Amino acid sequence: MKLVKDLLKGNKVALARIITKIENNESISLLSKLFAYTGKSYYIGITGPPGAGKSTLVDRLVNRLLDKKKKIGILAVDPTSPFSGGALLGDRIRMSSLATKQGVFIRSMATRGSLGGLAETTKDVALAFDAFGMDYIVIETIGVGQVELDIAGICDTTVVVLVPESGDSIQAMKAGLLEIADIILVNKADREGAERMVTELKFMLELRAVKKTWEYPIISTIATQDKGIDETISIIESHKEYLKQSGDFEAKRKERIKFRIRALIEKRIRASIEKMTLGEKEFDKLVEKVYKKELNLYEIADDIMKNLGGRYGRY
Ligand SMILES: Nc1nc2c(ncn2[C@@H]2O[C@H](COP(=O)(O)OP(=O)(O)O)[C@@H](O)[C@H]2O)c(=O)[nH]1
Ligand SMILES: [Mg+2]
Repeated sequence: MKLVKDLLKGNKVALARIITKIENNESISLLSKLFAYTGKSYYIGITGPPGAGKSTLVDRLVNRLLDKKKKIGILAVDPTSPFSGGALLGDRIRMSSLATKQGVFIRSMATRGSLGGLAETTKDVALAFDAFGMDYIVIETIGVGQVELDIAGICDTTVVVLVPESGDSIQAMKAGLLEIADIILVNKADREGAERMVTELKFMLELRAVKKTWEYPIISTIATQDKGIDETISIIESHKEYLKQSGDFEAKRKERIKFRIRALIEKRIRASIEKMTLGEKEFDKLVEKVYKKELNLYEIADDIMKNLGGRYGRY
């Protein structure tokens, strides 16, 4: 397929077109072709409440990585419609220093109300970045709901961004953010209360139920003044090293594969059930027979499961 070949050659227009197809759900065969070329990118998740400075941080972090001649794909996911239009515009402005640079490709995704499939679409778009040959894929999400946590689940290193505001650390804990964090940034450290928050977070981490062997660091940053950016990059690199040494890198990726296979199977089964039931006169006939007790409800369900994907003409 020409589009796939062009993408593999590093053509950004082809990449953009493939992403659009993924978003429009016309892409199973494309993805299947791209799959062989994936697995080389390193996935970094940046998550946290709206306004914490995630986009500003992404802009700074990615600029540093570009200085090191890396290729980076950025995905900004915003499921909080109806305001997403505004938030995404904000992301554009915050990341404007990147817009014209060579080694970077930015894509924003919003859902305008429906959350269905967002997590899966995000993972597929990341796959296209991966096949394109990105060294890093940076995914910005708002860390508030299950969808975002699910997206964070595909990242090798998850960075949680918080700000020194009263209650923010408690909220983060409630939302499950402290459990998924590999690194915590207390951004806007130019504001009052940053030091107190670092202490508070350290205390909370002591209380966590599941102790991890990676003792993850809490770093104070001021994204707007470029403070703490180099340190963040070097901690991400240390985490990457740790994952590789400990075997967690491989284990996490295998876990992800398992999860994705399950999700794909579920999607197919749901589709075949819909195909089978929707507008089927035969299905009505079957219902009629069960109603008259000529057929057994449970046996039919078993039988259909066995034949899923086949034909159901015999009823
Ligand atoms: N004072 C201060 N403001 C910041 C800092 N980092 C980001 N901001 C500002 O916070 C606002 C929200 O930033 P943004 O990156 O869009 O947050 P996001 O919603 O988490 O992506 C913007 O006006 C930024 O300029 C910081 O370290 N200190
Ligand atoms: Mg943002």
